[in-house]
Amino acid sequence: MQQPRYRREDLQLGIVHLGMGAFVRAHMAVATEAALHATGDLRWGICGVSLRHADVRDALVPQQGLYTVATRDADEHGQARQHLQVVGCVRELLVAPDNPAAVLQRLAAAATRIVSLTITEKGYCRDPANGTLQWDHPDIVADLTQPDAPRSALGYLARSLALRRAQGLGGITLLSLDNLPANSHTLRGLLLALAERLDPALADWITTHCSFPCSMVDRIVPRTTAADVDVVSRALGCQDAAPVLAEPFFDWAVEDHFAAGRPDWQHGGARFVPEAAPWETLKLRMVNGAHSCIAYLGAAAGWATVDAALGHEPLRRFVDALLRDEVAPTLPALPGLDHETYRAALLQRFANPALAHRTQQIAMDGTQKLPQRLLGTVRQRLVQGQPIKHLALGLAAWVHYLSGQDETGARYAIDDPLAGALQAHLAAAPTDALDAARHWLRFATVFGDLADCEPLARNMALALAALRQHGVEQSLASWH
Ligand code: CS2
Repeated sequence: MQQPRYRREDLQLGIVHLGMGAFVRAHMAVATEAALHATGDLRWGICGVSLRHADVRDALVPQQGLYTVATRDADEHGQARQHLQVVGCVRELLVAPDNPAAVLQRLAAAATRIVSLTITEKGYCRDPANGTLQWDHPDIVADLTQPDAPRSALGYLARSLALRRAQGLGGITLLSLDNLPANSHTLRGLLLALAERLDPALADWITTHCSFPCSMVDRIVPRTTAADVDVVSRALGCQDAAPVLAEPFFDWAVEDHFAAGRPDWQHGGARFVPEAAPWETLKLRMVNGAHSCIAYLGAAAGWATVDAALGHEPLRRFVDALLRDEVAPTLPALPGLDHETYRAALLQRFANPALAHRTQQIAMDGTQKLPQRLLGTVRQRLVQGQPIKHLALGLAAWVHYLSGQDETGARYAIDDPLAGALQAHLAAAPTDALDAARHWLRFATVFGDLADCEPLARNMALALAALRQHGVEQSLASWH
């Protein structure tokens, strides 16, 4: 088992991370830990901030911020195995609603050089279809009225950067690690829109002094269960209240422009690239696009985990064909990247039997995810007059899944920030499959300018009719 080999008490807090969920603890924190070990540069401790819930702080503070990353897969005999690493670079944990002043102070501290974010798609208060700031979002409305007591992540950033500017401190790097297209540029656009309204001089200062490198992050990190806590704690020989699980695979392609330095993350597997955009498109369309299709088809069928879903041969063949025939042809060529190899490796990652990654976990927040995962590919293929049969089945699976009941009769809740609007739209949906497909294309936050797209409506209608009539497995089996 790996453990910190540097003096934790000497760590400075050079990174403040907003959204201290499992993903960042299994990704950027692991790369930071590797950099600390390789270089001994102790400027890069992490302060983890939760914007809503206290659970991570409450679990980690009694164990001084230490936690375990358990990487899991199966050996050549299919036997599950795990490797444990205790990570030490998280030195402070804060919860924004409990102590907003402490969060602002940390963000505005002289030692802070990077503010990174994994706040999920919905945390950006951004309209998913057109990418603009949601001015009517309650948190944004509150942040415009009371900018010194922020609620949204953008509000915290704007306020703390105003404090840095007032103190005469230099600029910092703002680094989004979320699955959004052009993630940090998206963050910059939204932050500048807010800052411009609050104080145009602040927006100018941010533009001049801060940097926003985009990056592609990739690692599958399923939610930790109580059973995982027990298994890891037993293997560790002491209680860890909040371990995180991950696949062994790790990737991070990040643009190298950091306003105030950065850790040598390449020691932990990061790749510094001139432009992250082609890597982001590849990853969002292949990994996340396929993931969402598996999630909706799987959840609707009653297949609880990604590997269990992939165990159904028609689903595996469908995902393979989706990626090979419809997604990969839309992707730019990348040096050293072979789409065949990438696809085969991806299917193997999805089939990892030791992760138990729940389809319902990936299915959440569909309204925030589908545009960048599937609809960019759809638009591109439609313009080029190419078939979208598999993509349409993925989208129809989302609609089918929204009924809230799987094929075994089990009911589940729809976890989405727009759940209310989805329910109202569902209640008003016509029965006929083509009318229903046209109706769903008018759900503007997701489909935007595709509202009247007849080719998409017809493809989705065929898929929807098949799913309703024959169920998931049979529809997949005949979907060529
Ligand atoms: C998943 C991602 O939950 C989801 O929506 O598609 O979290 C996915 O596991 C990661 O992006 C993989 O890098």
